[in-house]
Amino acid sequence: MTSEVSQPPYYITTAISYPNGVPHIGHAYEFIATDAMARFKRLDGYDVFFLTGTDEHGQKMLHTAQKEGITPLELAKRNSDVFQSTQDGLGISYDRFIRTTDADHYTAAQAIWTRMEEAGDIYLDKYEGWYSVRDEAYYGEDETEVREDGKRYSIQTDTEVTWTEEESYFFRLSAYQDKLLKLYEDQPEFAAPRTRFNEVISFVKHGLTDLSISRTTFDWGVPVPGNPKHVMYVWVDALTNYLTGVGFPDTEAESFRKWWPADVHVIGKDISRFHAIYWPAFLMSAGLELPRRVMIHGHLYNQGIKMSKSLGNVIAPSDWVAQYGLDQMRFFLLREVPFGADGSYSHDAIVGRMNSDLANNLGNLAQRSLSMVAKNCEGKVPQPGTLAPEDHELLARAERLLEKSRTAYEAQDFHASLEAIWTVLGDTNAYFAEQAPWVLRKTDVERMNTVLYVTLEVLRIVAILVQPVMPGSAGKLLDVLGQDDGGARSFAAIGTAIVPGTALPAPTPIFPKYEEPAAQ
Ligand code: ME8
Repeated sequence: MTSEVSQPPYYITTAISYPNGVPHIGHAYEFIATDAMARFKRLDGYDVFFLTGTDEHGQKMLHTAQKEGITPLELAKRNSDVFQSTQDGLGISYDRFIRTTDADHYTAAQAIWTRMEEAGDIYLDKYEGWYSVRDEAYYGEDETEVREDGKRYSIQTDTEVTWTEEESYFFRLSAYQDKLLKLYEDQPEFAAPRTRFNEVISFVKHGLTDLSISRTTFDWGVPVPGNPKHVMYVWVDALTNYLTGVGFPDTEAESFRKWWPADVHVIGKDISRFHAIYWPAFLMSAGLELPRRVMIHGHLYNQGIKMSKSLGNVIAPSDWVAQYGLDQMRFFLLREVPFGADGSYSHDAIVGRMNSDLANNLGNLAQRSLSMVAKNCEGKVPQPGTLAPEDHELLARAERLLEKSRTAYEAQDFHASLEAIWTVLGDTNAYFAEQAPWVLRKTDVERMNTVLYVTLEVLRIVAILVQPVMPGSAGKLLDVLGQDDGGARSFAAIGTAIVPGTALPAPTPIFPKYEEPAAQ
């Protein structure tokens, strides 16, 4: 019967990364957050499609490849593989890893171009202006300044700009100002958080100029249909990946009909204009539905300082996994920083979370209660006696976590879900200490059984709900709670209490304390 129950579709994407370098912790942050969202929806009964990948065209890729004496495709392949294996190492549950050099993506990019052209929104003209290779963007004179070294820079992004003139196709972005403002008004959740959305809105209110969308000075890109002297501006091609991933240009394909429009594009704050202005304008022009939401996360800083190769403070995600453990790192990133805000990390902050939230509040509670069950209840979930008001109260608080987490995840507020869960864990630790089942063992065995039962039940709910963030550890916790890897782990199972008499395996510690390596 279950196969006939239709699961609502849910389509989620990350930004596609530039493979002109290798992934850093900022990329990992976006992958992990998006993965937690995808896993949450799967556990909540949705049919999820999760797209991620690499953005391989453009002048920046070409320049890096030239410097290394290899072709841009060789560079793209080499680093794209590193991105993909990094994602695998981070437990990212993507359904497709797209590369913009994939053949079907060329077809999709050319098809959206043709649609925009047929709508009368593309025309040929000449472009001149201050161009930044790093940003692949032109800037107005007033957005640049000459610095001490005599070179001109973009004020906003600190990248060098040079005067460039070329024949170019333009997209009539100016024609979309009112339509975009109407979209923002009609759909106040189109982009979030509000502060970043407001920046986008005020940018659009200041007026939009037409956008140069092709280049003739290099050929590393998707050729413009009908005029292969031009390649598409990399952002036209890059944004279209979200359509390619679900089968565009075959708009009748089952996957396209099922998953488009995307439910959420997860991106960082530096690329909000591309996603909340250009992208909906392109889609309106092409006569396609718009994504429901653009979630803009903040950036991560190393103890408040921007990561940069020259400072030597760029962290490879795999180094963190090796040092702290995968789930510990996933937990830290999502618990520490409210998702829309900028965040900072440090060794001490990570160790603090590992030792207090994970090892103490969760790991220790599980270990203490499960060891008592192993010793005093024949290794089976005990049969509770009549529940006292404090038992009901605690269980009710744990049950409310599902709704709280749904509300939090709907807004990509992962941190609020984890905070609520750890508040209940704090309450449960206080309950455990107050009820003192190790004393009850000698005075009132039935009450001891009740207290242990209530504690295991809270742990079960918590373990189910933290699976999106810590899939491996939550799975181990569910193992030692005797919850099968199947229906018992889905959110639908939260309402079915742990069954007295369930045999439990010998408990094993799941969240070790972080020990500083001994000085050499
Ligand atoms: O922008 N902290 O690729 P990208 C958090 N190819 N997130 C960060 C970060 C940091 N320190 N640094 C970067 C691109 N990011 C384009 C996207 S989408 C159609 C094309 C985020 O490799 C950044 O905000 O430079 C972006 O969302 C993602 O990593 C990829 O960045």
